[in-house]
Amino acid sequence: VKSANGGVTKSKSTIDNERTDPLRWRMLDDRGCQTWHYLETEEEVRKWPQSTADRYFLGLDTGLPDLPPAKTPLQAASNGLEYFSHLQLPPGNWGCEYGGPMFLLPGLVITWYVTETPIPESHAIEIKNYLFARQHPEDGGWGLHIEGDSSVFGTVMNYTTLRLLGADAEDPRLVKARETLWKLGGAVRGPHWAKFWLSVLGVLDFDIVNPVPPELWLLPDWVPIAPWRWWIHMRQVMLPMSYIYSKRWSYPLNDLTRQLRSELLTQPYETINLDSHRNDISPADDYHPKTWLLRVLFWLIVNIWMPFLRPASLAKRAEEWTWWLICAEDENTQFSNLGPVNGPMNTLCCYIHEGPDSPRFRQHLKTLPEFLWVKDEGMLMNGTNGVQVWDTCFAVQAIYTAGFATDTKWKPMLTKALEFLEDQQIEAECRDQHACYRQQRKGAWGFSNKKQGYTVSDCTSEGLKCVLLLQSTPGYPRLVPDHRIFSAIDVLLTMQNPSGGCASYEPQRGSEYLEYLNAAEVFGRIMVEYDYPECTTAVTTALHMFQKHYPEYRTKEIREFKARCIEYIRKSQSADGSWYGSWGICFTYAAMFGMESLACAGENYANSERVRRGCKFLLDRQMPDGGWGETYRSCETGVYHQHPQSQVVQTAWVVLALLEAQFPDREPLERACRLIMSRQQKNGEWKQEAIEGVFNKSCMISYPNYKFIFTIKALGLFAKRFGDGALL
Ligand code: LAN
Repeated sequence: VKSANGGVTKSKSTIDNERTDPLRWRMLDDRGCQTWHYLETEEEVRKWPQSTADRYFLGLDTGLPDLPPAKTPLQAASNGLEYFSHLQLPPGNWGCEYGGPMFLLPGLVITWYVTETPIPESHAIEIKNYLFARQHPEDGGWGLHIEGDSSVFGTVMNYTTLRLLGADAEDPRLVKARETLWKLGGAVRGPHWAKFWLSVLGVLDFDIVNPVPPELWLLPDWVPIAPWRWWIHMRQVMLPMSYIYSKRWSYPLNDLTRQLRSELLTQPYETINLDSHRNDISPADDYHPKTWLLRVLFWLIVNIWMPFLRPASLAKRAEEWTWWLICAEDENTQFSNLGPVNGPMNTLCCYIHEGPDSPRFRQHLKTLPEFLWVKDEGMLMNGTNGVQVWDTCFAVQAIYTAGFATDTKWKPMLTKALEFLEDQQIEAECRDQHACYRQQRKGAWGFSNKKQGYTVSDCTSEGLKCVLLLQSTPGYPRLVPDHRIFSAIDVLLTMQNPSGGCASYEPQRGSEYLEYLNAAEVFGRIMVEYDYPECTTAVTTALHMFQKHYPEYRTKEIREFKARCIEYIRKSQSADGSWYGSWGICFTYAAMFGMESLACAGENYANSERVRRGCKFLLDRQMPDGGWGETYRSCETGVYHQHPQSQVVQTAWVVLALLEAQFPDREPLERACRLIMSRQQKNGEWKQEAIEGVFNKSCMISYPNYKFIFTIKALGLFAKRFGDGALL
């Protein structure tokens, strides 16, 4: 049993030090709050049986039977749904791992360590297993995300995490990782966030961290660079970071962190001029190099502002105000926080401000596990506290589109899903909405759950569409009354940018020039909200559907809003017919949305040159096996990158795009459907292929349920359009 600083608390007999017993893991889904539990005693195991979904997530045999072989697309969709239905969770939602980013666990583990929070041995073991499973076999490093090339950020952070969890420096896997890290230049060449976390840990020092002055939060609202104008993820990360930076809070040096200094650096710590490495970054990490303007600003802040000009009283006021905002964020999200980066950081702020016995700090410790997920490879940290609402919405619409909603067999399942969505609609505005710069949210849906409570334009749209679809189908209860449907519309109508497009959480609040101040280096397009074809389409189609059901409500505004959306969609199409996707990889994903918007405006292959151009772009890229496959390099570069293998998910997106376009020729679509069907397993399952999602241009993220959702939808819609003849 190790103690204190990040001490791993050892349990009894069920762990053999290398792995835990997979038969003892259970996922609890309490109204959309998902947590994993490791059962220590036989009695607990007896009382809480493992579900099929648990077994599926853990990569164990689900025991689900082989189904009658599918000959037609609808039979394949039905088999797929048969399998997928077993993954529905008790509150009615679907869930899954939401991994991909490789910089999240380190923030959590460092926070646990520096706050001397005991880490259950089951967690420590499975986190180590996950990190080892995701280590690149060739060079022993880690990248920004699971499929990315090794970088300083990935390698230094995950190496450190393994060491904090007790991995031995002489473990050959760590020796190899160290060699790669050294080749890349060591910890001093890491990006801002790596330098920040290592300074918190006490391995580095805040002299090497580019400044994050909390005074920025005191700027009046009219100032063009005031933080309230930034993209919400950036400002909510910058908030606790600036508090910690201002305090220059570091964990006291101990044997382990002293040792880490020698492991992570290529020269003795004492001989390094930390300040000279503030802007030193390895090319492998430098996706968005800092502008000269930002470097000058940093120089002025470090050399003039902080030492000579910054009055202590101002620093104090800034710290007090950031602390107030941190508390507001905690309370408004019931400690879930916006995401997996500010979650641990806010936790640390509470610890610094109020100490280890602080009720806030304790509440954070209880809530942080909602970010964790267990799978066959081990334990990882999700990109959000789950995908509950989002995946459930897409699942419902796929099942509906395929024509299964009226089938009595699936009614109970869809009714459960509707109950879940009803339960997860946000009821009220948050406390001090305007003081903490929150967007209107009453009536909205978020991406994960109501507790987290952030409206997202497309999540609200998809939620609303599901409610409208199911509640207008005979045999489904009317759970969401009209006034709540109207509230959702009211939220959506706040979401449009002047361009006509819609962004993610809020309309754009600042100039795109703010990107000059992007200090994170590893991500692109993060400083403000942007227009997204995906979000814009979701909002337009939701408004469109709403108007069919409620032609009287805010009629003129909705009509004008939709018209501006469509204009934006038209303008955002490139000359080659494509749209760039920001949340899925990449052009294939965005094509599905672009075409859907145009269809909503009455444009199709027969009457629109745009649609024909869009179809041509896709058809030119169909692979010889009938599928489509695009790599994440498309997202990084903005140019279509062919994947060596076709991907079922991207193939399904393209099928949906072409069907929305009313592309008349059956042949390419039939070949695509045949490919999707040929990849289906005998029990109806589709296996995981390449990663599906992306954010901030450079970081990929997994959407494992997409291989069920979009295949079912594509096959179902194909059958509707072209008939359900045998394809295999
Ligand atoms: C998400 C996940 C969902 C996604 C969609 C709904 C798909 C999109 O259409 C709108 C944007 C949104 C809500 C989105 C924004 C950025 C998130 C939250 C993520 C990609 C999941 C993880 C990511 C978050 C920023 C990760 C933490 C990293 C930082 C750089 C703070």
